[in-house]
Amino acid sequence: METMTSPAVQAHPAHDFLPLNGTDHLEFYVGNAKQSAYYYQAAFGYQLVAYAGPETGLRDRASYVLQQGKIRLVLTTSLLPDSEITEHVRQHSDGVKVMALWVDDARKSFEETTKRGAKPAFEPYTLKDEHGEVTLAGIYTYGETIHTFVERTNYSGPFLPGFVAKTSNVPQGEPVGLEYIDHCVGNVGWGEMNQWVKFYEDVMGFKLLITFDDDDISTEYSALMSKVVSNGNGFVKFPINEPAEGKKKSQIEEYLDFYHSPGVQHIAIITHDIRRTVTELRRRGVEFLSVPETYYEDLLDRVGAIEEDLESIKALNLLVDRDEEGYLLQIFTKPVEDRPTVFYEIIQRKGAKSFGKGNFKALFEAIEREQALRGNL
Ligand code: TYF
Ligand code: FE
Repeated sequence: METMTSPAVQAHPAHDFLPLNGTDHLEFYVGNAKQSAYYYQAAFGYQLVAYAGPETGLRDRASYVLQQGKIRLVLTTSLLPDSEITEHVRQHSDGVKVMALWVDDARKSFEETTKRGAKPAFEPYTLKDEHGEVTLAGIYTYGETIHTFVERTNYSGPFLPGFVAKTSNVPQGEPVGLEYIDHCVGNVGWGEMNQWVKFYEDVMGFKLLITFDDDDISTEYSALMSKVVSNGNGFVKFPINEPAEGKKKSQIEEYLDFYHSPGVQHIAIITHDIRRTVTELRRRGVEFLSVPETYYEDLLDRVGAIEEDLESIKALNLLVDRDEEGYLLQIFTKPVEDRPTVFYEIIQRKGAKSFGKGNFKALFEAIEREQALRGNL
């Protein structure tokens, strides 16, 4: 059963030992950052804003910084045959290495979390250039993924000291309207969900928000369990999935088989006009999962009246769900890599604060159809 665990989140919790301003950026380690950057610009409408690499004095790596709305993606590749980045790409293929959190005090964030048991990834250090200074510190979360704390109060440059502003002439087209990250979901191993929920509670001061147990979300095959944790102000939400026993292979198991460790499964991005966003993304070749016609037959009986006309929702194959506070529209891309690992969710919230539980069955059946095509069911 789905259970809501916490009351409404407070705007400024009094005892928050890890106040977060939001997500600072996501860093992917990739095989070819130049080409990935082209994909995110051409397909998803991001703009190139900053760069660091050999031309700026780096010998071992190149990083492209892309921005849209409040979202910042960093695509980093290795220039060497043996490096931490190369090894990460060998093991996982392209994947999320860093979920960076924007804080006012990176040293304190590091101290508060490591004293509660966080495994350090790197000690706090400060970078400086003509635009000011940034302090960074890092701790491990699930798998090889890390949280970097980014303190940029006294900095006005394009990304971090050492990066230079850079633009590109990749055709941008109409803006697609991606605004900010709603949640980042992690897949962890069998039986590991609760220990990672406890990590976010004890080490990061997050609260358990929602529990989905396996009868909420088992279709014929794709059994999984999920718990959502949220930080004090509700700006950062991390659902954690683990596989559950089903008739055949869980989608979470498929991910783990190909990622070879726990890691980030999907990134949900807010738009304020999902019909325009998805129309544009489809036009640029982004591929989405689809649900059958029958999903729309009794949709309005399930979710009640919505502002959008049903035909436009159906034409774009959007999913709709309602909770006590309102409704939401959402859609999921196919994996954006050859391995069935990372994918995106595009979500428009019209009051609803939930995660689309009413769509789980249709969504997971859509995922299973793809799993079957890959021979992984
Ligand atoms: O983030 C969520 O909870 C929803 C639903 O493997 C979901 O987006 C949950 C698990 C999953 C795919 C989507
Ligand atoms: Fe989601």
